Amino acid sequence: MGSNMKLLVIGLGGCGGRLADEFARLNQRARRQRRITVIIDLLAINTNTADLRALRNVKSDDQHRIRIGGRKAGIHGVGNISELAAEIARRDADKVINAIRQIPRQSEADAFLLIAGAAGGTGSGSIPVISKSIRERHRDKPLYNLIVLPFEHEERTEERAIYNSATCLKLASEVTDAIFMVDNQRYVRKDASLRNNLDRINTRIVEPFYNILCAGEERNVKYIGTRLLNVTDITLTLSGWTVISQGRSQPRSAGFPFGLLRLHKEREKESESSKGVEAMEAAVEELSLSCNPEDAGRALYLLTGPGREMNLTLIEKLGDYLKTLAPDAIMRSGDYPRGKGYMDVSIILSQLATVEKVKRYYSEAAKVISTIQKTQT
Ligand SMILES: Nc1nc2c(ncn2[C@@H]2O[C@H](COP(=O)(O)OP(=O)(O)OP(=O)(O)O)[C@@H](O)[C@H]2O)c(=O)[nH]1
Ligand SMILES: [Mg+2]
Repeated sequence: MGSNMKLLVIGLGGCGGRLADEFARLNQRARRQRRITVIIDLLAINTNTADLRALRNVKSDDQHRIRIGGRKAGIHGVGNISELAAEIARRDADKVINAIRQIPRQSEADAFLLIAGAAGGTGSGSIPVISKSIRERHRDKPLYNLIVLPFEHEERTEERAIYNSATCLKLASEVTDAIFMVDNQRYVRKDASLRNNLDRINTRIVEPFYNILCAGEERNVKYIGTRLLNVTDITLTLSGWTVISQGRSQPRSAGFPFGLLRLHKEREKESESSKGVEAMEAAVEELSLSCNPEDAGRALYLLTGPGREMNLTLIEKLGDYLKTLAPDAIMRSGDYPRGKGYMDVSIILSQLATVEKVKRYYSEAAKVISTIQKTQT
């Protein structure tokens, strides 16, 4: 018998709050489709009241939508000044700690997941501070961050984007067990129509968590898989800089045009394993931030698909594939017999030794600081 991972989610700032809202939808879907709980509760924290009010799924009382900052912040937030947000968060951290205490089933949560955009003010400045104070009071539970990196146009045009991002990542890395990094720009690069559509980007950011959070569920006999992925597998994988993704096999269409019938027949004969490999390749393409898998110290993959198409050989084949990309990674895996037609592969690459983008933020932020110091002297 296993059990699936249950999170306590806290979104900070505009981006963090909207992503928490999206995780709430994910939980609703898990209950509806699979009758399981993946999220114990969600909180949204912001200096900006309008952003809090605009949320749809986080409970609307003031113990779930928590305003920090009072007069100091004004009702519109801290206008990108992340140091101000950090100071406010230090002063109001107890509001968050008390709200957590009042969550009825909080002890059932396996981990905390705090979410923020790196380039803004409120989320960026407060996520390390709130993470630290939660950690001091809940040492028994792992604490993760999900940090959203800015679009390229923001890096170019917003003076503080890189400085805020570098500071946020550095401080967060000191007080968390792992940081999921998500690059906004990746979603635009893949699909230009997403440029102005944060809602759709948010859906894509959260989607790869679905099967991973569900996978350890206690199942009916008909769903017993060959290898169950459970909470322990996930917590033992998550460490330091982390990326996540999910890929899906192409649907095998039934109604092929007549001339292609022979080809279709041949494709049909392809072993199930090609579907699994196809999904794995798509997942590697979709990593939430581009990185070099060779740098991963730990990795996890999960195959979700029709139970009768899955077998140990396929799981092992996928393991071999990932092992060639991430030869140094300690690997964990599971299969999750759910759904029909297509196969999904979810991957986590963790304990990444270096991440180019983070390195670049650090060195560019250092330049910004020395420029500021020069102009001041
Ligand atoms: N993926 C995604 N990114 C977002 C969203 N909202 C903002 N961002 C990104 O997050 C960064 C800005 O962070 P915000 O969350 O808006 O800022 P904040 O934390 O509210 O801070 P202030 O408003 O400055 O007090 C930018 O890089 C945005 O592109 C969102 O809903 N989804
Ligand atoms: Mg804001």
